[in-house]
Amino acid sequence: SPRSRRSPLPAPRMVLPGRAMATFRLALIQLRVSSIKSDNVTRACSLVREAAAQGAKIVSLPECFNSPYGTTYFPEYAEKIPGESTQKLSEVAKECSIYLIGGSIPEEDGGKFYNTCAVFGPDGTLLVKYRKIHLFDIDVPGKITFQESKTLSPGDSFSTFETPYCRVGLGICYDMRFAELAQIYAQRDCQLLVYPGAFNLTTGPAHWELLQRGRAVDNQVYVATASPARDDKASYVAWGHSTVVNPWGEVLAKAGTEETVVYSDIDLKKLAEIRQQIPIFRQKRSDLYAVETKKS
Ligand SMILES: *[C@@H]1O[C@H](CO)[C@@H](O)[C@H](O)[C@H]1NC(C)=O
Ligand SMILES: CC(=O)N[C@H]1CO[C@H](CO)[C@@H](O)[C@@H]1O
Repeated sequence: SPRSRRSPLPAPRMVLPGRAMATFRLALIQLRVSSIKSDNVTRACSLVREAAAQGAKIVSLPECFNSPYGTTYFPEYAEKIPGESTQKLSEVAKECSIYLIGGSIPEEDGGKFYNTCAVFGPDGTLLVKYRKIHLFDIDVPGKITFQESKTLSPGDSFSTFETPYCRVGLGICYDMRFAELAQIYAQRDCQLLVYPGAFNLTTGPAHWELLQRGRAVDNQVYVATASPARDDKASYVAWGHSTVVNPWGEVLAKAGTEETVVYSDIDLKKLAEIRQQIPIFRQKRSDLYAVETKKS
């Protein structure tokens, strides 16, 4: 398939006190997802290998990478974690010695279904499992009804994980619209937020990039999104345009609509400089307001 390949970037190398490296390469896999699960998992793994060969240390797959997106598909494609798809992710993370953010898959647990992201470390262990906390339910009479909550249950916890490069906070798609989640992750010392997501052709052009830039500037963090590639014949047509935004609000890398791997070198020294230049963390009026968590 015609896939845009980028030439190898120079190897990032710079040490920052307290961390192994101040820069590292992030890769987002904008997978063309179709309806045969095992083929797509195999394809996802081969793109993960390609990203690792290009020097990526943290790699993310898109939302619903092993299943079409839609409430009718979730029960049919759902599996346990660990299960057949996530077992493969664990193996490829270990083989490539990378952190692998497993986009999301429909997960079944105790008779309930969740939209879940499993993250694997370079030794193949499951580091965290994040279940989408904000379910997307809309009902505009006479226009559109879409209710994730018809089949899915929401998660009720936050997920971050530590790497030698930075701490990462996770959300899925619609979660990106909730500024509080990003603020909580920033309070928990995350420097990178990753949202596997699939906006549609209305919300994509309107808000996809805007939300990422907003979350990035508000919290002085890197923000990345991984979308499935666009398939005009699918029942749900995803916007594509997987993106990486820096803490200054600049778009560092952005895919088109086709299947591709997006690479970006994440520079934690730049993040530190921006936080020094515009010290919003020190100048918050915590005597006047706070964003608090009610559960861990
Ligand atoms: C995309 O989602 C929005 C928000 O729910 C909805 O209003 C719109 O009709 C959808 N657009 C398409 C093209 O499906
Ligand atoms: C991205 C990818 O590999 N998609 C494949 C999923 O499986 C179907 C059915 O075999 C293929 O046609 C797609 O190309």
